[in-house]
Amino acid sequence: MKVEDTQVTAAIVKRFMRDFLDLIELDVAVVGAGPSGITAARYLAKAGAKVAVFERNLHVGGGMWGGGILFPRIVIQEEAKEIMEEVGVKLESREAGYYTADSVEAVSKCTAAAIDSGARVMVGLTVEDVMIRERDRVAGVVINWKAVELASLHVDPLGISAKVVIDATGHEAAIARIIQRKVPGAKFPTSTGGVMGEKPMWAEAGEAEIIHNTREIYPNLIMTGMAANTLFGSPRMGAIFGGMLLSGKRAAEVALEVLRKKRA
Ligand code: 48H
Repeated sequence: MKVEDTQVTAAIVKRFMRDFLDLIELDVAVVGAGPSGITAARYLAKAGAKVAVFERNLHVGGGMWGGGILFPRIVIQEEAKEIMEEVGVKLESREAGYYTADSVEAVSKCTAAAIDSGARVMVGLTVEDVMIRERDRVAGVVINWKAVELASLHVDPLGISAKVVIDATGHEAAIARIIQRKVPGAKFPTSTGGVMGEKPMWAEAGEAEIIHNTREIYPNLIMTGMAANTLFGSPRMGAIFGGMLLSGKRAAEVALEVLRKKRA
């Protein structure tokens, strides 16, 4: 087989440019490819939204990949069983209501299903800022290569417009924190008006509160997953992931409602 090195180069550059240009104006930008972000992206794409996930690592899966203390197994409760089954993840149950899954299988299948539904997943890209319009409305994300960040290079970022942004950045709640830091007077619907920070581990409470915490907290910004609990000062929950999946699904519903209102 004849292979020209420069043809490989041209194929990659042309394909990437075409794909990248296609995502600079999005319905929804999801920040973080952990379980909540990937699940939100799948439901959004299934509903016909133009959605891309921006993940700073080269791998997807966030904290789900490593299971509990690197034992690559996760626990899912009854309420989220269907979400795993929809993407073909095999579940085992030894005790009523508690299912276990292989975390690598779960991440792979959730991601493959999101991509098959039409979501785009971009890795190696950090969302370092947001675009704000009319002083109080999130209008997109600002991205740069994680490698640039690691090398501390002074390289300016690029902007991606999005009608809705979903903060699925896990424990950090990175997007909410950017707004808190950079937008004077920004107030979130928490008791302090700011990011409250997660509370110590209490799986039952953390899982119970996460759905209520999954909401639009600033015009066009929706919190999901552990980021939602960090924002509202709810507990962490350890290696149980049902809440993350249910929160991702709920975030997609909230985003679709925001998009619907914009169209009306
Ligand atoms: C691009 C970013 C940025 C950024 C972060 O941590 P995650 O897995 O998040 P969730 O909420 O989907 O799931 C949380 C779960 O994994 C977990 O940690 C649990 C259940 N913990 C309980 C406990 O007690 O500890 O994924 C977030 C992703 C990661 O892949 C980050 O790399 C990525 O977001 N990310 N990507 N730009 N600015 N910040």
